[in-house]
Formats: sequence, C-alpha cells, structure tokens
Amino acid sequence: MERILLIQPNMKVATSGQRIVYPPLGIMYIASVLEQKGYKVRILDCHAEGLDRDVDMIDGYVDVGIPMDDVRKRIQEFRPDCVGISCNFSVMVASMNETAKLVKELFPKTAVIVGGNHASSMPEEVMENPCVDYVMVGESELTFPMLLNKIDQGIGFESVPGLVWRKDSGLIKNPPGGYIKDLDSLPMPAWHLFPYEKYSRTYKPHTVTWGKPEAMPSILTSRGCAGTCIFCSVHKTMGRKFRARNLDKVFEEIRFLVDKYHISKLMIVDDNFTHDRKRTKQFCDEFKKYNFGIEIYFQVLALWCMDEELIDKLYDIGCTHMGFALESGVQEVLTNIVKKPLKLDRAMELLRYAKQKGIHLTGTFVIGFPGETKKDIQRSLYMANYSGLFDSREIYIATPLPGSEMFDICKKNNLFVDNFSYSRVEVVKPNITTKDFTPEDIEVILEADRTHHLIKANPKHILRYIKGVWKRKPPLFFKVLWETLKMFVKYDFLKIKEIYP
Ligand code: B12
Ligand code: SF4
Repeated sequence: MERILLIQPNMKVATSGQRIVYPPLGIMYIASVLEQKGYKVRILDCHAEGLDRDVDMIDGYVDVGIPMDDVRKRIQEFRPDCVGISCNFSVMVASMNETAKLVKELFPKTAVIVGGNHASSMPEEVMENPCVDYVMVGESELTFPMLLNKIDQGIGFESVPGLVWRKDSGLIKNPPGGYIKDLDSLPMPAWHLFPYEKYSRTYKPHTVTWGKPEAMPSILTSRGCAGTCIFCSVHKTMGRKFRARNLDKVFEEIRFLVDKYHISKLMIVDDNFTHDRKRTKQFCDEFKKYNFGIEIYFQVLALWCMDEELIDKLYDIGCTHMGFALESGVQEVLTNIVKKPLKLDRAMELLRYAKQKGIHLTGTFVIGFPGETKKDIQRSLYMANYSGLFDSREIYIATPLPGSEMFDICKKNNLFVDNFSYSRVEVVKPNITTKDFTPEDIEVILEADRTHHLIKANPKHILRYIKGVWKRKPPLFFKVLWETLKMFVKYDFLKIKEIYP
C-alpha cells in the first residue's frame, strides 16, 4: 500500500439554499497521520470542489458536488492502492455507494474503506455494498494506518479495533478500541492538501454566526459531549466523554492558520466547546493575549454549560453574535423527550443577561419529536417569536439520525414515513408520523411559522410571501394560510400568551 486517496463524496440533499462547505476535518486528520507515516496521500473533496457547479435535481433532491465523471477521472489519474471514503452524513450514502462501485470498476484490487459518523452508526448496512471492503467504526487516525499494514500482510485483521470486515463471506465486527486519549499526539489537519479558499465561501443567508462570505477554516479544540440528546449521534464517533486538547497546541494551530492563510475568521466546530467552563474561560483569556486579530465563530453554544462570566468572556473576545440551542420551549419536552440537561428558567436568565449586553442572539429550536404534541410545538414557536430575546431564530425538524436514540425509537414504533430514505436525513424534512402529528402537520406548521415571521418583519411584502407559499407548497397552500391567519389572530390580535419560564 502506497497510494491512498481520501474522498469526501457528493451529497444528495433536500435544500438548495444551504450550500455551506466546511473543511472535512476527519479526513484531514487521517491524511496528516498517513503522510507522517510516509504514504502518498491525495484528497478529493467532491463537495468543496463542486461548489461552483449548478445543482442537479435528482428525484426531488439537490445533488451537491462534482459530477461523477470527474470523480472517475481523478481516481483513474491517481491509480490508488486504497480509497478511503468518508461517510459522515447520511445524505452521502448514495454517493458513497456509487463512488465505491466506481473504484472497483476501475481498479478491482484497490481496497475500499469507509468511515465517518453514518458508517460508525450503521456499519453492517454499509458493508452490504460488496464494493466496500472495510468499515472503520469511530475515530480512525490510529486505526487507519494499522489496517493498511494488515492489508499489506494479508493477515491480522482481528487486531484492528473497530474494524468491520469479511471473513469466509461472513461479517466480523471487531470490538472498539476506545477513544483517542491523547489528542495532542495527533498532527495538525493536512491543510495543504485541501482547497482552502473554497471553505465556507458560500453561506446560508440570514444566519448570524458567520457574517459576510469569506474563506473560514474550522478548528477542533476538543471532542465528545456528555449530553444525551435523543436526536444526536455524535457519541457514535466521539463518545460521551469530553476530551480536550492542550490549549497551547490549539493556539499553535491558530497561529499557523493566521500566518499561512491570513485568516480573519475561525469557526470552532467542537461537539461541545463549553463543556469545561474553566477551560473555555481560560481559552478566552489566552486568546485575548495572543492578539491574533481574528474573529471566532461557533455553530451553536450549549446553554446548559454557560454562565454569566463565560458570556462576558466570549463577548470580550469579540463574539457579539451567539447562537444557542434551546430545542424546545417546554421544560417537560426537554427533560423527558429530548433528554437535554437544560433548565429553561436558568436559560432565560442567561439569555436576558446576554441580550442586555447587546449580544445578537439566535435561538435554534427543533420541532416534531416523538411524544411531543402540537400544543408543545406551538409553545416552542411562541417562545422563539414572542419572548423578545432572539434577534433571529432557526426552526428545524426533529430527524431520526442513524445512531441516535430517536432513530431507534422511530424504528421500534414504526414511525418512519413510507418514502423514508437517507437523502431525507437533513433537518428540514419531516420523516415520522406519531399519534400527535403527521408529516403534513409539521410541514404546515413550519411553513406557517415562516410566513407569519416574514410578514411580521416586513408587512409590505405580504403578497410576495403568500406567493412564496404557493410556489413552495402548492398542495398545502390553503392549510398554510389558515394556520398563518390563526397565528396572527391568536398572538398578535388577541394577544394570547403561551407559557414559557
Ligand atoms: C462541523 C459539522 C458540520 C459542518 C460540515 C463538516 C464537514 N464537512 O465534515 C456543517 C456545518 C456544514 C454541517 C452540516 C450538517 N450537519 Co453536521 N456536524 C459537524 C460536526 C459538529 C463536527 C464534524 C467534524 O468535523 N468532526 C471532527 C472530525 C475529526 O471527526 P469526524 O468528521 O467524525 O471524523 C472522524 C471519524 O468519523 C472517522 N472518519 C471520518 N471520515 C472517515 C473516512 C474514512 C475512510 C475512515 C476510515 C474514517 C473516517 O475518523 C475521523 C477522525 O477521527 C458533527 C458532529 C460530530 N462530532 O460528528 C456534525 C454531524 C456530522 N452533522 C450532522 C448533521 C445531521 C448535519 C446536517 C444534516 C444538519 C443540517 N443543518 O442540515 C448538515 C449536513 C450537511 C449539509 N446538508 O450541508 C450529524 C450527522 C448525522 C448523520 N447521520 O447524518 C452529526 C454527526 C451531528 C449530529 N447531530 O449527530 N455539519
Ligand atoms: S449537547 Fe449537542 S453534542 Fe451534546 S448530546 Fe446534545 S446535541 Fe449532541
């Protein structure tokens, strides 16, 4: 084994608006480790390289990435001994399968290895594709080179932790090897192999956390989260134990990015950056001292790990926009259904504190959990829209991500819609029917909430927004209008209040 090609495949997704491209840190770390060991590594980030391409619609989904013919050319050109395909997102499954098939068509002897969050959650299913030779479960910086050795030797596969492989046509699932204890032993991600300038160049409109379009790398300062939210599958790759990098190493990496790429923004993509409050405060203090001249962004922050002092410190280093994951405006839903350790009254205190400091707040909410009622959903939306705390709000649909507890609940209770497919595993399509709501109910509520929100923000364009509903959801048009009207009458005219802490 000498020539290793690592691929982040295309995605088939529901939304055309969201074309944000972040660096695939997983294969960037693996690439770096392999280079250190002397392998010749090439990268193909289909997602980032296909950014400028017009999107194709296939079966109602948007195909994001480069055309398969280009993938073919790149594999042919490099003639890899081994191809590693990252399947972090379930929306990549279709392309991952196609890419594996393509590799075997071109070079039948080339080993195909698949890893990433989806693969770690559904390893047996991924192995159903005969063109996939191995699945690696979990973090793979240490195990990937181990596997390459075993492939060279032709024996010893039993000793590779987390490996799923075939023996005499049966499937073997090796026990996991645990999580990487010393994250500081890993080299920096292999930035030099990736199309740096493409990352985060295209932005989701109206999201507050990352501002005007500009290349923005991401960094990982820790891995893992102790939370038990039922819709999350992070623990499948990163575990529930918080593991942190030494801050000196983190700042070394930031210095490298500043010096080499002259970055002005940096995104921290930790599973839960604020898990260790003391460390996060120390990060802020030291970040200030370094005077890098860059802005720090986060996707969302975990409110259940925050306090006033931490808000102050983040504000002091320039985080004037903060996104917080509330998920629900109903404590019982949070505690008993979502299983998020967030106390709403404390959350409100912190949000009020941040608001009064002048921080621009985004609240993210998730609706449509199994067990949630329509009334619960209304109360969440009421909090999102009428608490006066959020400058912007994002409402997502609870989605059974493979590997999450919610996926198992939905499977056990047969809640999936008939046309469920992995291309629907984004957070914008309803995927389940429960005793309390149908997928159509969720679509109507979400569309009505959006229309209501838009009209309130800009009443002059009411006709345009109504036309928008007709364009996007013709069969639901009248239901959406009725629901929107009810929202106006109930909350804006009659001033009826839903309860929140
Ligand atoms: C940053 C991030 C993003 C970035 C993109 C990152 C990227 N390009 O990879 C953005 C913001 C764009 C994003 C978007 C989405 N995300 Co996201 N995201 C993450 C997050 C927080 C961190 C990923 C990361 O960089 N981790 C750090 C690296 C080091 O770890 P890693 O990628 O897992 O890689 C390790 C292993 O997986 C493995 N590995 C990875 N690839 C390979 C390949 C091979 C060959 C091998 C052997 C091993 C291997 O080894 C790596 C090193 O240890 C994860 C949470 C998580 N911890 O997984 C969610 C996560 C991946 N996202 C998730 C989801 C659902 C989404 C969205 C669908 C949400 C949405 N809003 O629509 C979208 C989908 C993309 C889209 N439509 O554009 C889910 C995926 C679950 C699933 N089954 O699909 C996750 C797991 C979070 C969760 N809630 O459970 N996301
Ligand atoms: S707090 Fe975030 S990362 Fe942690 S379990 Fe919940 S959703 Fe997952």
